[in-house]
Amino acid sequence: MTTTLALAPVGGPTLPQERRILTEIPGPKSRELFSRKQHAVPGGVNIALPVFAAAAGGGVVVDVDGNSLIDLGSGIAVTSVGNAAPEVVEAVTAQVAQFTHTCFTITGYEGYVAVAEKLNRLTPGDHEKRTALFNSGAEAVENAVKIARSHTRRQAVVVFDHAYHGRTNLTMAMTAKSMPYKSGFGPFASEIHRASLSYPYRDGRSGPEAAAIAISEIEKQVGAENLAAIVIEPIQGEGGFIVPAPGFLPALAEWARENGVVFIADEIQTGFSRTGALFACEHEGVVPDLITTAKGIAGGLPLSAVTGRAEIMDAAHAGGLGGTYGGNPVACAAALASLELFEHGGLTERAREIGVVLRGALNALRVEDQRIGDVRGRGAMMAIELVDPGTGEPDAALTKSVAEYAGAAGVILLTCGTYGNVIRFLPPLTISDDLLREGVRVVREALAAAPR
Ligand code: PLZ
Repeated sequence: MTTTLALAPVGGPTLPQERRILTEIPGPKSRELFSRKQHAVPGGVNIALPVFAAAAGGGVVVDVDGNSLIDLGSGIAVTSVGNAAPEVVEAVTAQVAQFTHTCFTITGYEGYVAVAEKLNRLTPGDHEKRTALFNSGAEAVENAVKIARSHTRRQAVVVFDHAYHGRTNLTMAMTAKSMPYKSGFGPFASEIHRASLSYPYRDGRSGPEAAAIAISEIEKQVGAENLAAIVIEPIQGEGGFIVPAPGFLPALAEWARENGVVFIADEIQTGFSRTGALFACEHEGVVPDLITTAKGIAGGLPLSAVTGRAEIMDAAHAGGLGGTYGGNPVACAAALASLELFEHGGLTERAREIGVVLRGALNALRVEDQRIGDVRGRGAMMAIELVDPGTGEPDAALTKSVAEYAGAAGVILLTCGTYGNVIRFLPPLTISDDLLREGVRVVREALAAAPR
């Protein structure tokens, strides 16, 4: 039997912007769909909060039981322009009626070139650039590594503690955390080396101090002459929303330049206004050689990109980069509409305002609850790290219980972190201040309800 709502609401910003609980969450229709899912989809594909969506927009997700949940996750930083944003819907609808696919490497189309031109212009640095389009974040990271190896004729790649770069074979090797991302899935790709990250809350080091440690590790254990690329998230996403101490990123970028190493910023989670700048590298004036983007780029349609210095990007031979769907015309139409909103729709400013609201509310919470060890992040990418107040030990159990309480109370709340003890606030940039504050109030209730 198929579960459909008699009158399914239409998504987008016209949905009532409210938390509305009509049934237990998950409700009966979600539970029925979840039980079908359990028989049809492997357990490896897990659903964090087993609620099924009917519509979404602004700052809410409406489920099949009619509950309206506050969206503090935006599908892991994807629907930054809002879910079913009218501009995206219109662009996609127009493109879908013209043609849905040709394969860009068989028959070209303007949308692909226009997205490349826009990314070349909008990404940090005014040097000559090129952009290649792909489908997923992991695929963009894989291709950035291919391009850097092709350019340098070197093989080694340095990544960092707590890094997340994807779930394909190469990117699993680059991702730090074993469970759930890597455990049992090896062997992994070779020539991936891990260096120490700056993690101010836990290491207390300045940026230059932390960079000196990482650089020494790289020089001693890998050797600059073997190193094709350094790949780093300017703010780590899955690893715990870790903002490196000021000076860490610039020192690494500088060392890379001096040593002919390609500096790759993975801005898949931090990109497109999320942190209150178009790209997170800008907060520290870092200009990466290559930048990988995905997630927020196309309002929810699958698209990713590698953008960077023309001389590096052009190193790969003709036919060396590609794929059937990379830069699909419908996804490109969605990206052009989304990029317009990031550039001219006030979303970067809105991300900064969201950061002010969240930081204020979370700092206030921290004053009353010592289990919040740290409040950190930038813009609409904020987090709290939950710890044992006595020892500073990560408290993953508390984190899990807060997220579960929030879900049952109608707030979609994601966790992250190597130690599973970070709650992240990653709303669509179209969310209202009222919903944000209500979301934090629910987190406060959840903390109060958790056993101390
Ligand atoms: N690089 C920095 O954040 C995706 C994945 C969550 P894909 N992060 C969310 C999960 O459980 O799979 C991500 C990222 C950074 C690369 C990726 C990978 O992007 O589009 O998921 O392949």
